[in-house]
Amino acid sequence: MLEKTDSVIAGLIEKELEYQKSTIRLIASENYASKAVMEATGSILTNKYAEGYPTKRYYAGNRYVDEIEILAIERAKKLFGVGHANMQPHAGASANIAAFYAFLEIGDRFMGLDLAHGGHLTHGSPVNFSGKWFKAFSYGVSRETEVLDYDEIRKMALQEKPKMIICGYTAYPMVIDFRAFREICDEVGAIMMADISHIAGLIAGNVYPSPAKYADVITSTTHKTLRGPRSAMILCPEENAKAIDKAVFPGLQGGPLEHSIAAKAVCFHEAMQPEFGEYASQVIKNAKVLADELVASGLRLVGGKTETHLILLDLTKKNITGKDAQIALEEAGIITNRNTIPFDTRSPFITSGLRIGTAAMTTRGMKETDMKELAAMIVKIIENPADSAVKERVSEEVKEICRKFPIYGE
Ligand code: DSN
Repeated sequence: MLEKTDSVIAGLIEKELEYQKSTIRLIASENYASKAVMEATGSILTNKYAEGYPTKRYYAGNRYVDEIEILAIERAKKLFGVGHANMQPHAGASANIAAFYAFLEIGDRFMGLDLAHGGHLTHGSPVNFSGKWFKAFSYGVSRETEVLDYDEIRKMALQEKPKMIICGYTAYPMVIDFRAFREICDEVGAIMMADISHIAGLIAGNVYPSPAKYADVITSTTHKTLRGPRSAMILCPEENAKAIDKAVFPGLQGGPLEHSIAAKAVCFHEAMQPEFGEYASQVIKNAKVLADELVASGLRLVGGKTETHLILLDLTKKNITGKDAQIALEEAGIITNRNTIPFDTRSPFITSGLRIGTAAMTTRGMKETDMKELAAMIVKIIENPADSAVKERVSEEVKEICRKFPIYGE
């Protein structure tokens, strides 16, 4: 049908499909949603207005939509072990805005990890609402170890007296001590907000600790390691349900995207299956092997290793910027993203780092031995970014691997 109505868009989607099939995807925040998730996303639910919450809507005709949203909520509560779940945020940034809206007033003080150290834009960057409308205090990782120093975070909290402290990051390869954050928050009387966007699938698969029993509010996207639709959610204990729900609607949003909420319900159902635990475990195993191989080949990792799905390469000593490494890898068919590293001397547009994640290629079926091949290809490109013969040879290997690990069974 799309082909008939709009052959231009249909053609571009077809090209994108071929592109996704024939390239290696290592962007740490990407994954391949299942066909079932995509079917729900593309469903007739897009036709329905449902402002409000299940059984308390401002429009008629929501009998099935209510059932769907209630199912999504109940599945999320069960999967993540929380008292309340809000399924309506459209994206990670909107979920984070809602958490601010629920607990802070304009101008209030809060703490989050510095963007250059792995925090997200919405965790206090000066170019974002969080840094413009609130008083942000950014903590960093230790210069020596490149991991979080909880004593330093505590000291900053005691000094700055934030009303909220955010943990959970965008480019931090280690396990977070959520209990330590709870203790710091209790000591200074701060709200503890955990943004688990990157690690939600690892938590759901029981291979990464959950903040559920510590955090006052948990925000997350649903499309990264969790492998659901491009969307988000907010989880919290029952006592914060009202504040969160009011913040999302009517505070910030109008009609919820029920097609996306249905797809989230499907994603949670998938994540409850034993195979998802195996998947999450394989994501981390793959990342660890990839990290070890890169280190063995002479590359430096921020923090020296990974404990998650993501690896942050420090290219400072390699005579190549993050941007140029990203471009050279893309030319060979390997899709990554440049990323600032802690204490980076280059701008966020150029960077000295490259972020790599294993969630998507693990969905395609790659295992530890395949990671060794991948590492060798990445190293070849980073060592010879301008050598077109090397890039040509690697792109042939990429095509071979993509044939071996098809997406959607094709
Ligand atoms: N853009 C996401 C990421 O790549 O980590 C965070 O929002």
